[in-house]
Amino acid sequence: MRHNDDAPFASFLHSRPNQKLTDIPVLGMSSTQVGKSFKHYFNNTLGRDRNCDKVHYPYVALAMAIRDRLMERWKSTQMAYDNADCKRTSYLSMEFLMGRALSNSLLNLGITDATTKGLYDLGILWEELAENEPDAGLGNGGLGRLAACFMDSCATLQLPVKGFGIRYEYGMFRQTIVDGNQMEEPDHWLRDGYPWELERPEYTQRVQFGGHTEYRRGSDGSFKVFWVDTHDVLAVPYDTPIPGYRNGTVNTLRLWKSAATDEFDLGEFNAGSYAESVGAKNAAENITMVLYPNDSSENGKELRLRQQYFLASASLKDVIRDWCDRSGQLFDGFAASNCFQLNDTHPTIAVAELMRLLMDEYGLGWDKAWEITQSTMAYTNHTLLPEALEKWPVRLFQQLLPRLLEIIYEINARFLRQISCYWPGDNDRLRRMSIIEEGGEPQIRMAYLALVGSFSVNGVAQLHSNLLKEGLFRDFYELWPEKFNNKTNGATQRRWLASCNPGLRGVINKTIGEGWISDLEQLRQLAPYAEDAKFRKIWRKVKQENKQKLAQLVKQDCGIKFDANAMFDVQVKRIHEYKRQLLNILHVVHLYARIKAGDTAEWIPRCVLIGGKAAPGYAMAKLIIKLINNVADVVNNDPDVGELLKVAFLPNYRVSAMEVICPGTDLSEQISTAGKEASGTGNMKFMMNGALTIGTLDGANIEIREEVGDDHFFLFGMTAEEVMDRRTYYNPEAVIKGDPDLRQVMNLLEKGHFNQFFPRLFDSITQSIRNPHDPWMVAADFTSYIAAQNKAAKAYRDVESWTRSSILNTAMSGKFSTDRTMREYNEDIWHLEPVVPLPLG
Ligand code: 26W
Repeated sequence: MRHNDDAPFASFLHSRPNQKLTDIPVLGMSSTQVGKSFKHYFNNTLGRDRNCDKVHYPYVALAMAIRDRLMERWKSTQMAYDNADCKRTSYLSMEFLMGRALSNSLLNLGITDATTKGLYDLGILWEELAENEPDAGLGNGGLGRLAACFMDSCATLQLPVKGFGIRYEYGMFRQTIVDGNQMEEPDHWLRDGYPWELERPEYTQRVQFGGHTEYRRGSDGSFKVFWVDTHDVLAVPYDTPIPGYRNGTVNTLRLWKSAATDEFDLGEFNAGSYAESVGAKNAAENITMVLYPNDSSENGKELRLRQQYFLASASLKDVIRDWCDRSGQLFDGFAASNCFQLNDTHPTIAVAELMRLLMDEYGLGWDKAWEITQSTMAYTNHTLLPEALEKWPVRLFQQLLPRLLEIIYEINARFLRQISCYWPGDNDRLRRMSIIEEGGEPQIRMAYLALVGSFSVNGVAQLHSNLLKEGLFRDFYELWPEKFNNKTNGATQRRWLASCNPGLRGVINKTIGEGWISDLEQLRQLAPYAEDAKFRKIWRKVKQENKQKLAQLVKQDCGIKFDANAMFDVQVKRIHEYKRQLLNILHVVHLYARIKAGDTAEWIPRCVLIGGKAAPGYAMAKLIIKLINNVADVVNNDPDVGELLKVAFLPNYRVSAMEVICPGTDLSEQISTAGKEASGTGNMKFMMNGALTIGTLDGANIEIREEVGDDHFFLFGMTAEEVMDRRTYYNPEAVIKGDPDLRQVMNLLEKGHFNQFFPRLFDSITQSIRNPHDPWMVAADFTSYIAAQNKAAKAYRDVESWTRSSILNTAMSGKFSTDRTMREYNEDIWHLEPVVPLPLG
């Protein structure tokens, strides 16, 4: 019995507006208090005792203890946002590659040391618990990890930004290597539960699919559109806290899980088809079952479109619900108070969905709705590969989202009218710019819908943004130059230096203080220390220890012994032809040939590490993995080679692996064909951790080189312009003839030296190198790549000078913090005010 039936439940917490947080207890942050919470969860909540031999339970107990401390800050942040009635940004992304949460939470809460001690006093090493946490691998690669770094930086800058994504039951597949081939296994990351999330069924949304539209007069006499006979699916939100760095702010990542509606059983159940009707639940629950593991092409899969609409619709409805709760059903101030950042074209259906919601559900007219849409949507492009630009068959839309198709047609009709006013009679331009691509199977060009529907369009590095304006989106740039802008990517130094490299963190803190952890430009103060021999020695010692840790990982996962005195030469990223892992392996074969020929004077021993996942349907990428493994096998087992060269392919590359890899790397391979890699972000993580880059003038490499200076960067290869020019007369046969080293490498490959028992296995690879239409122009850059590698080897021999360059790379990496990136998004696109959370207690 409640003592006051009239009061709303939990009315003691309802004190809007200007609520305070007086009823939330403040939990202690000392080692004893954290230890006490840990014991409470372990003993009382999880019910385990000293006989517990699974590390899972102490890990969960610790996660719960930490989560409690996030929870009070989370509430106070959200209440402060409500009280401030501030403008907010919703970051819509199909991918959030969060990795692990524990050590990041400890760092940002400022209780790493207290927790370490609290557990140590109980006889526990917290790192062992941390190792038990599975990665939240809800992303393919760069785009998804960037979204995760953005979340961290927004919380650190105290910006009211909320992430919206999908809670995939199965994340990025687990990769194993069998006989040198990639095998895929499902990643059931939620199997043992996920202690960091909070289910919020009270904010469940309903998402419509299928059905048809009807035009009827509404109660006010005007015509209204009704989308009826739909098959609805519920979207249930799960929230994960995103702590800022020691500032009391905790933002939210809201991930949607699909569920069947309750009505599913009634009709069929009564008709006796109970099992069939329960079976229908599957269709609804399938939507968020699995992440699509493709990062460059999507082939019109219906389930993928369902996922995209599910994310867009649930998120927009949620934002509008929240808006209406706070402001009533008046949309006048909506655009001034909301921004939607679209992470690539994947959530772009949000443009049409916002129009639908405003018109069909809230009764706004077209013009008003369009004004709101066009002033709230902003679009980020992450790729120049034409095959990665999403298109959806009109036919599929007609079946699945008939009302949205009508709206897209209307957007397009009005847009094309505008074009013919600007360029009367230019029919070719109309055809080029139309959101609908005509042809046998008409398609919707999602990038164009995003361009038309947004007030801001940005690329992710300076070169990429320029190329968008000159190439892919040229027509749109001519029409709306003011929409286009650049936002060079970054990475969060909290995870990618402070947390993953405690050795270096310690040295840096001792030298210049801790300010860099929230202001990366402060690393510049390290630059003078590059000239200090004592400091260089300390720097080297840390690198050496990190290399030993990396060597341990390689030993454990590949069975190959890396000697920490060798140069660690690393390329980790998705496997794709444009990223040219093939060029890397050609260099390895060249080194092998030199060793076999006895050409080893002043040799620098190298350990070459390559890791990354291939899309399961990408045959060429999988064959490249096989080639890497076969070359590794020959090289590692040849007694002539010995310690001079080792090659390993690291299986199952993921966020937590990168946390060991980047601190232990000497040479960072960023060798894409110029004009193809939009930005790259791994390149920035390596730089922060003091690796030197060997790279082309592509993506953010250009800006990295600008920051650190040409003397501390190994540049090679054609520029993006040269690549484009050369296409017309590219002649790889002539290149191969003209370079004896390349000839020899091709000869070894073509003779089957690395596939003795499987003749012709790699023919398609060698043929692609010889093909004058090779889009990636591997042969064209070989000669200068080898020259740059030789330069790197020579530089590595001069230990002091290499260390100097290593220090300078870290020192000059300040620009590549996502704190800077987010500040720029905010200044140019979002215009949010930072909000300080309410004081606790
Ligand atoms: C159609 C499926 C699909 C899925 C993902 C197509 C394209 C993608 C992404 C655009 C691929 C991606 O991750 N792009 C990378 O984004 C990073 C963050 O901006 C950049 O640093 C990388 O250069 C870019 O390849």
